[in-house]
Amino acid sequence: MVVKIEVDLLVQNATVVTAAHVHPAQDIAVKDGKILLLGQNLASILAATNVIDAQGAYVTPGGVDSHVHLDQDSSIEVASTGDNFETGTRSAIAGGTTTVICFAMQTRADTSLFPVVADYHRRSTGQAYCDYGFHIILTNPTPAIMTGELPAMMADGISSVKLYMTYDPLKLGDKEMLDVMMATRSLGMTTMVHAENADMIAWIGERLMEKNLNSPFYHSISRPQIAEDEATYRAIAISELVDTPILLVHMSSPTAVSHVRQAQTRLLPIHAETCPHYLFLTSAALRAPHPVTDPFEGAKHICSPPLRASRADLDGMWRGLANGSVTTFSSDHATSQYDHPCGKKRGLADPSDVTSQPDYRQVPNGLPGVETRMSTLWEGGVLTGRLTPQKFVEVTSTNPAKLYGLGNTKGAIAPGYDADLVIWYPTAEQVAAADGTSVSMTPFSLTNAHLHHAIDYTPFEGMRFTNWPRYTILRGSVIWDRDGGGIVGAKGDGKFLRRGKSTLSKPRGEAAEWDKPENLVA
Ligand code: DUC
Ligand code: ZN
Ligand code: ZN
Repeated sequence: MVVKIEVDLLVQNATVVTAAHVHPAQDIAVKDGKILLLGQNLASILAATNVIDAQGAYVTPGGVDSHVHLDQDSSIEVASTGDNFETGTRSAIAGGTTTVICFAMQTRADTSLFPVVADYHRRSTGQAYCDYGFHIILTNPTPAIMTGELPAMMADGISSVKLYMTYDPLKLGDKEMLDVMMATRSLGMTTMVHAENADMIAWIGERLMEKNLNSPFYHSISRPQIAEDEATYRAIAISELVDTPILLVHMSSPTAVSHVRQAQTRLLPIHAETCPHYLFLTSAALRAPHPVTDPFEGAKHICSPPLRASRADLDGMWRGLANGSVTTFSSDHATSQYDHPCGKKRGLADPSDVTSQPDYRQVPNGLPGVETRMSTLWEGGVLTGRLTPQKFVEVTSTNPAKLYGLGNTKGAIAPGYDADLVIWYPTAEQVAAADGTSVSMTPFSLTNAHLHHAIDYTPFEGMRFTNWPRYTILRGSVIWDRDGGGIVGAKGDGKFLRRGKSTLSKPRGEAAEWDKPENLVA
């Protein structure tokens, strides 16, 4: 008699996708939340408590969305009207994401990071449907914080910081960025940079206001690509001076990406991130779609950097993803209600009157997207042939996991990794190959009612989908079953992730002229 090994879950007949390979006809065995084994016909040697037939469909690692704002105040003065840890992570799992890395924001008035982090733990503990971690937004990087507190953050598993080059309440000067990067280099913290030239933006804004050009569309005019290009180049130069790896977040400009690519060809440790809205939407969306009934509606699409003007810009971003210049693909889920006086309508003189005087500068920046990130890239990238399934996995899970110090547990389908999986619907070809035992998903056009966030709109309204995550699995448990109850996981399933150093990026280790001992003698 064959004694079978007991496992918790067996996913059968999967087309397993990793960042390197596509393996058809695989079974995946899961025990104690981890992937135990991959192979064919595993039922002959294993007894499983739960079995899921993937019907030949693609199975990809659970998404790792490394740029998500949850329960974060939309500016220094105004409380968020956006998703919190409960609603944001609920939305994440319905879209195939099993890990989010969110932001704990230091305000200028915070002289210590410890209460800031404790506050975000309070906001998130017991609330999340998926696993989560924190980046720290550093806005007041005092010497005491850099020498006394960042090492403690690192030890507590918070291994990344975000720096802003724009927004008056948040931005750092070049000298401060140099100081921070010296500290993050020595600690091995991943350093994210929001690169836009603040003075260019303010200067254009003053001229627009003189002409009363203040409706939502002018937000995009006030933040031209050259503001992103210049700041990106400057951030790379600052990073090179102190040999500190950086990731440029939410890149929207192909010229800025070409700066990243040139740096990469010089073997500098420079990485780039882009987001769904920079691949699919143009700034035409900021013009009111219904000018008579709601001339302010373009505010739904205000984000920074802004949506770019031409399809050629979008094509440039797709090329950056396909050719490897862009390392990670995240949502930058940064939400505000549209129809709320402290949400997007904060940009109206009278939030109850859409015809009152607008001021785009008062509109909270950011778009919802945590639930649509995976499917938009699958649909617009993999199903059109623009990206291989392997590239999809690389940028949506493997690379973000490695870059942010989760590379040993998340972002791959391999023995020993967390059993975080997305099972898609079989494609038409996979249905045909399965000989009538499976069906494809019925295509649909997205409406906001399909989504699980707490926001009153989606920028992807009307987009047509022929596939979507059918099941999302977190550490071996099904938490999203699209045809069998939708959200089947529970608030509190997600746990805080203590992250380590990046395994994707490290300093080059070559001293700059200013740091060479022979140049430092009197
Ligand atoms: N920066 C972000 O990271 N997200 C939303 C808006 C912004 O400026
Ligand atoms: Zn930003
Ligand atoms: Zn963001």
